[in-house]
Amino acid sequence: MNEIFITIKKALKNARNALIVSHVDPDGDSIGSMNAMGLVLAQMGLAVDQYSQDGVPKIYRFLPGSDSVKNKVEQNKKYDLLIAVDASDIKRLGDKLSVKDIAKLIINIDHHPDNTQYGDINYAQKSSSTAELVYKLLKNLKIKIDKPVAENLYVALITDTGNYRYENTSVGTFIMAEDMLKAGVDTHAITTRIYDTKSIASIRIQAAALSTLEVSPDRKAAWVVVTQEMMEKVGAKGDDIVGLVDQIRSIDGIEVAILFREDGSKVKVNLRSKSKINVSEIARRFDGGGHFRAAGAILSDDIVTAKKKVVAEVLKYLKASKYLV
Ligand SMILES: [Mn+2]
Repeated sequence: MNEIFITIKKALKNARNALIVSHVDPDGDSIGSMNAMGLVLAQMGLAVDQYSQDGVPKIYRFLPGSDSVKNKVEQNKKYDLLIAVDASDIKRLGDKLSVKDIAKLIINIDHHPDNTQYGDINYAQKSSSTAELVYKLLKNLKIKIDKPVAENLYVALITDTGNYRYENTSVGTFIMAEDMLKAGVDTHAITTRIYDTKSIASIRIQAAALSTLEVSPDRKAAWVVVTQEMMEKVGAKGDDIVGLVDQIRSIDGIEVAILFREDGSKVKVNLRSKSKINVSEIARRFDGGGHFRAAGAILSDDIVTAKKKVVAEVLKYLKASKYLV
C-alpha cells in the first residue's frame, strides 16, 4: 500500500474522535467528501463531528450526513483528528475555528494544485476532485462503499467535473463513477436533484444578472454583476446564483468570465476561464485562489471599484498572455 494510505490508516486507528471540516462557501465536492468521510469514520467507531462555517447549501441537504453538519463547534472540545477536505489553505476553513488548537493532528485531503501542505498529514494530489481522493483512500483501506457514502462521493464528483465536462475528467473519474453506480447510486435521480431543481428566484436573479452583461472590446472577457438590491427584489439567496458564471463562460469566444456579487460591505468575485488563462493567478493578486479555470476572491471594496480593479487586471492579463498574440 502507498505510504500516504498507511499513514492515514494509522492516524484513523489511533483516534477516538474526529472533526471533519469543509471550506467556506462549500461546494458539492467539499460537502460530499465531508459527509462521506463522516459516515465512514462513524462506521469505524469514531465519534465524528462535521463543521462548515457557512452550513450546507440547500441543494446538498438531501445528501446522507448533511444533517450532521454544524456551523458551530462545542467550546473547549478537543479532537484527536481534524480532517480538512477540499481546502487549499488553512484559511479556507474559515475564521471562526482555531484549527491549530482544536485537534492533535490535522489531515489535509485536497486536490487543489496550490495546496499549502498545512496538515500534519498531507494527502494533497492532483485529481478531478477531493472526492476522487477520498474514493482512492477508501479503496486502499478496503473500506466498503455503501450507498449513502457513494451518493455523497458521486455528487462531489459530478459537481467538480461539471458532470464530466471539464478537463479534469479522466479514465479514473469514470472508473470511480462505475463503482458509485454499482454501490447503488441512481444517476438520473441525483442529476435531477443537482441540475433540475432551480427555484423561480434563481431564474429571476439569473435573468437580472444576465441583463448586466458587459463584454470587453476584444470580446475575450465578459462579466455580470449581482447587487444586494437585485437579490432582494426577487427574493434570491446565495445558492440561487450557482452556475451563473459558467453561463457567461459559455459565450462563444469568451476566454474569461467574471461574476461580481455584492455581499455586505464586500464583493465576492468568481472567475472562470475557457482554455488558456490561469484565473487562479489573477485571483491570487486579490488574495484569493482556486484552480486554473475556476477561481475566486473577496474584495473589501464597493462593487464599482471591485469591478474596475478586477476587469483591469483581467484585461492586462489577457493582453500579456500569448493567447492574444
Ligand atoms: Mn474540489
